[in-house]
Amino acid sequence: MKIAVISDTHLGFSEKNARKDEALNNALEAFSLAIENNADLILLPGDVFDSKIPSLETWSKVFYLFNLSRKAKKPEIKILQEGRELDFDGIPVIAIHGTHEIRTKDFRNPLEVLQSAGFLFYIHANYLIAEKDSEKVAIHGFGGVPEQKALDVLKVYNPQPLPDTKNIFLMHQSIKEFLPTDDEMAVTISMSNLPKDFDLVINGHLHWFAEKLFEGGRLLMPGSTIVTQMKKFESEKQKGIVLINSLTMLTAFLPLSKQRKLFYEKISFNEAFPDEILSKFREKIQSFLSENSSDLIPLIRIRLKGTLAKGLTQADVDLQKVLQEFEGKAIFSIQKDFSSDSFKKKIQELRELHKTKKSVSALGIELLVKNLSETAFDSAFDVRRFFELLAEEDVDKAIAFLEKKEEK
Ligand SMILES: [Mn+2]
Repeated sequence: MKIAVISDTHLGFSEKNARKDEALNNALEAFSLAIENNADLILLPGDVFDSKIPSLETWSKVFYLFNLSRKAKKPEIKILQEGRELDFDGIPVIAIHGTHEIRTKDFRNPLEVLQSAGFLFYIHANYLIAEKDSEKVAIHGFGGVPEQKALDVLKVYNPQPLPDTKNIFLMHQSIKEFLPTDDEMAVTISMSNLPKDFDLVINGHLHWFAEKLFEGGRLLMPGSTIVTQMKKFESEKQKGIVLINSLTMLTAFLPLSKQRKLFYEKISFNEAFPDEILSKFREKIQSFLSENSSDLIPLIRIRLKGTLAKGLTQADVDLQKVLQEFEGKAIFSIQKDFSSDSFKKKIQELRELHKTKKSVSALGIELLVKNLSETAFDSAFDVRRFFELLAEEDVDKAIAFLEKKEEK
């Protein structure tokens, strides 16, 4: 059978600015590519939505999108759960939730809503079997969990491939080898922790395409269909979908025809004056604009760093005039990093906050987890669940939960 993988569509991303239609347009093309290429099954490895509680504007687009697969010609395929055949229209879609869609067990995530509406099958820590022409493929799913708990949860789940069946494992986490960091809690899963003896492990979350062998298996990262955080790796790879031939497990990458380009550059200076910086900055933007081959205006991310001539501060380097010259010609993300050491840490923290664009509640949980870790409470209770109960104003349940009156 032919299996299409479409990852990290981030529907609802930037819905209030110039990029508001990009996530949907890219997802529409991704679904169309899957349908035109006669996919028998579509897999979504998480972050289908950009937010765990999408707006009604996003929902209305999402229903339009999922009608593409639902109204497509139904392939000769069966989807089975514990031996029982499941009902669906069109091309079946199997999804896991990503880190953007995590909700605690009291609340439904948006993929469960799509499942209730009959648009897809949602799995988490279980599997479904796809069957076509006497060929069976088991799709195992492990939805995104907070990174610091990911390895522990994966060990408890301990997924096993089924015999006499092809086995695909869907997951949505960071992997150490792809995101080197000094923060041990930021990434807990390494390649060596990936489940073994599956025909293919598919990971969402990391937004650039990659394929890699590891001891006991093969990893596929389809990458996202849209640039969200402007990472350097994303400027080097195209966005698209992956088609898998389940007989051979060979994969093919199909790029989206319309995609916004991302240009990324770090420019270093040594005891520089503002004029020199501004002229290099302007030159770089001009050269990126001339390289752009897409109909869409590009994303340009430039990091200016190094040292300034004596007596100058970061405030003396005013980039506004140059940026105004190029207004409407690109979407910019510019970092000035000429700060002295004493300011560096604080600025870095603010920048990280800004970059991750986390919701207020996600930041709240992180702060709470961080502060608790420095007290005797540490991990005495499930902070995320408690916070979410409070955020939804389910105070009685939150108190019961703290008093442990509630059954676990
Ligand atoms: Mn993502």
